[in-house]
Amino acid sequence: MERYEPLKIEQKWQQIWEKTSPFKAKEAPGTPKVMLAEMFPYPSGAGLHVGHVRNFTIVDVLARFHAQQGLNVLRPFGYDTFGLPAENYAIKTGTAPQKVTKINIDNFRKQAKRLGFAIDWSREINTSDPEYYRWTQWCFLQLYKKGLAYQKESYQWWCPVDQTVLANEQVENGKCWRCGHEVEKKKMKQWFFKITEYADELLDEIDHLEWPDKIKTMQKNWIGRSVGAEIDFAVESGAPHITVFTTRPDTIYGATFLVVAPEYGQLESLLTDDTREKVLAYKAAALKKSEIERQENKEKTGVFTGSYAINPATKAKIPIWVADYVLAGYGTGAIMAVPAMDDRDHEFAEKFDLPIVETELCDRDKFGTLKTTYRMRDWLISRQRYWGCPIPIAYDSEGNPHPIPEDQLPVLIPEVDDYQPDNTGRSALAKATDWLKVNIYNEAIGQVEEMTRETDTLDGYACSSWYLWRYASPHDNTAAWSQEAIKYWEPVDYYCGADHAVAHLLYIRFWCKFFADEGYLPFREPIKRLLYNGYINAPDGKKMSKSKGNVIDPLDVINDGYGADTLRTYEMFIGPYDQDAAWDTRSVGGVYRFLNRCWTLCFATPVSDTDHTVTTRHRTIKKVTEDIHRYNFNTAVAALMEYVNELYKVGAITEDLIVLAKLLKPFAPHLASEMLEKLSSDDEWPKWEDQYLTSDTAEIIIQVNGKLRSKITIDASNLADEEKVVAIALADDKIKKYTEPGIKKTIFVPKAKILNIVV
Ligand code: ANZ
Repeated sequence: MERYEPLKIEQKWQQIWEKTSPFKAKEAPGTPKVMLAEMFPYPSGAGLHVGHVRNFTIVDVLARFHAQQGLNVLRPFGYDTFGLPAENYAIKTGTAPQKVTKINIDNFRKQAKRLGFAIDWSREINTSDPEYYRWTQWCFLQLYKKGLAYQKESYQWWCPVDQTVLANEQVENGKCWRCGHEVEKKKMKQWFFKITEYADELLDEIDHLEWPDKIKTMQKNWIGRSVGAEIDFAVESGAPHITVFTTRPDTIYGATFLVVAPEYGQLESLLTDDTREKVLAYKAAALKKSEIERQENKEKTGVFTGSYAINPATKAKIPIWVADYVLAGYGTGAIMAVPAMDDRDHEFAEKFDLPIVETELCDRDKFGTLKTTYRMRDWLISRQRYWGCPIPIAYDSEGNPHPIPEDQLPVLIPEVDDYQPDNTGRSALAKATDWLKVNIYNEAIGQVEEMTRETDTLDGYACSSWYLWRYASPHDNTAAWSQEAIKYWEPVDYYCGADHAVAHLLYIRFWCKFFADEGYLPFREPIKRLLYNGYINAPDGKKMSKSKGNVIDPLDVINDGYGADTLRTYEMFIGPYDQDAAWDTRSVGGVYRFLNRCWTLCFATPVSDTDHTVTTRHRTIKKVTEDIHRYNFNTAVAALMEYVNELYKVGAITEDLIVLAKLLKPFAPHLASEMLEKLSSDDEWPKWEDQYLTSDTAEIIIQVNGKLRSKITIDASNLADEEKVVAIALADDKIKKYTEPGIKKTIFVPKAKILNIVV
C-alpha cells in the first residue's frame, strides 16, 4: 500500500487543475447557477494568514458542494490593492506602490493555489489595475451626473508638524502616528457620496435579506432613523434663531437650556466679548477628539456662550451652552436640553448648576414640523492620498469642478519620485506637475480650457462597492459589467467575510440601488446570503499578531507535511463557522490522522461485499448534505469522522468508499480526487434514500448485580457491538448511581437483550 503523502497528491492535482481549468465558469442560460465570493483580500506583504484560509475555505466548500450537485458555479477571486500600507511603505522606502502590489499579488496567488481553491483564475481582478479603476471612475461619474457625488467643507485630521492630512488610523491617542505631535482638525473641501438619499430603502429592505441578524441590527443602528421634530428657538440678542432636533417635542416645557455643538455654524453670533476666548479654546480642544470619544460616557464638559434663547412654550429666557456631547452632523447640531427627562442633559445640568424642572408633557404635535433624521452621514470619499483611484474631476480657472469626459478614462496614476504629501495637505499627486494639467471643454465659456486635476483619490471602499459585478465580465473593455453576464450570474448567492458589517456591506447596497435606478442592474440587493465568519485566534485565545509572535503561517502548516487538505478540513472542523476559535495544533494532527485513515481505508482494507453499512451510509449522506446547507461545516466533518470509524469497525464496500470520497471532496479536494480516481468514480454528489434511514431499535434490560435497574433503547445495528452497548448503558443516569462502587465485569447477552453489570 502507498503511504498517504499529501504534498505529493496535492501537487499532482494542482498541476492538473492548472492545466485543465475545471473551475472556469461560463454563462449557461437555463442552467441553475451559484455565484460565490469571499470579501476579497488586501494582499499584504505578510501573505495569507489562517483567517484568510478559514474565510476562503468556507466559500470553497460551498462552491464545490454546489458544483458536485450539478449547478453552474462561479467562484472568482480578486485583490483590494489600494490603501495606506503600500503608500506608507512608499513614503518610507521610495518603492513604488505599483511594484510592491504586484509582488504581493503574485505571492497571494501562489499561496491560494497551494490551498486548492476552486477558483476561476481567468476572472482575477485587482482594483489598482487601470483596466479596473477606469470603471471605478466611470461609476463615480454616474453618481456625479446625478448629484450624488458632491463637494462640501469638512473637518480632517491634520498634523501641524508633518503638514499633512491624516487618516483616522494614523491618529493614535490624539497624536500623529509618525512624529507623535498632537493632531488638529482642519476644515477642507472634500467629496462625498450622498448615501443618505437611499437611507429609507437601505433600512426597509434589510429584513428581507438572508443575512445574520447581528449584521442587520448593526446596519439598522448605523442608519439610525429617528422621527422627531425641528423646533425654532429665538435668540434674545437678535442673532439668527436656533433650530433644534428633538425626538421628544412633548417635553418642551422642561427645556431649561439649549446646547450647540462646538462646530455649530452660527456659534460666532452667540459669543460675547466676555465669553469668546473661553468658548473658542473649548472648541479647539473639542475638535481634537473623535466622535466616538465624545459619545463615550465620560464626565460632561461645556461652556456658556453668553447668549440666551426664548423657550417658545414657556417664554422663559434660557441660557445657550456649547458642549461636545452634541454632535455637529446629527440633527441640526443643536438640542433643547430637558434635564428632568434626559440622562445626559441631567448630568450636564447637575455639573453646571442649571435648572432641572419637572413638568407635564404636552401634545406631541403642538410644536414645529415632523422631521426624520438619520444617524448615518453622507459618505466622505476624498482621500488626500497618492495610492488610490484618482477622482476624475478637473477645475477651471475659477475653481469650478468639471468631470473628465468618459472617453478620457482612465485618469492614470502618474509616477512620482517622492510619495510624501505636500505641505498644503494634498497627496503626492500634486507633485506630478505635468499630469496636473488637462485640456477640457468648458461649456460655460464655450471652449477648451487648460484645467487642473483633482488631487484627491477615492476611498478604497468605492473600489470595492462594485467589484462583485465586475466578476461577471472582468475583461469587458466596453462596460463596467456586461448586462448579459450580470443577469445570469448575479446577485451573488453566497458572500463570506469577517469584517465591514456596516461600511462595505452598506456601501455596496447603496451603489446597487443607485445603479438599478439608472437601469444598469436588474436587482436592488447585491448579496442574497451573507456568511459572517469568526476569527481564528492563537492557541491561548488571544488575537494573532506579529508583535506577539503568535501568528500561525498556513504555509508552514502545509509544508510541515500536513498538507492543504488537512489545513482546510481542520479550519472547517475547528468550530461553528460564525464563532471565533482558538488554534489547536493537536487537533490539526487529529484531522491529519482522519484523512490518513480515509486513504488507508481506500487502499488497504479488503472490501467486503455484504452491504450492512447501508443505514450508516445513507444517514451520513443526509447529515453532511443538510449540514453544509445550514453552514454547519464542523458537524459535517464530524459526521464523516464517525462514518470512517464505523467503516473501520464493520468493513466497507466500494460504494462506501465512493460516498466517503464524494462527501469529503469539498473539504479535502486533493485527497478526494485521488480516491475517486482510484475508485474510477465521478464526483456527483450522492443522494440518500429515506427507506434506508430507519433501522430497528432494541430495548436492553440493564441489571446491576442481577437486579433490574434500567432499560435503554439502542439502534438494532449496535447489538453486535458489546463495547458500544456498555458505553451507552454506563452513560445512563440511573446506572451511573449504581456503578459508583466500581465495575468488576459486564456480561452482555445479545439474544436475550440483557446486560448485567457486576459491581
Ligand atoms: C429633547 C429630549 C428629551 C430628547 C428627552 C431626548 C429625550 P435619537 O433617538 O438617537 O435620534 N439630540 C439631537 N441632536 C443631537 C446631536 N446633534 N447630538 C447629540 N444629541 C442630539 O436621539 C434624539 C435625541 O438626541 C433628541 O431628542 C435630542 O435630545 C438629542 F426626554 O430632545 B432630545
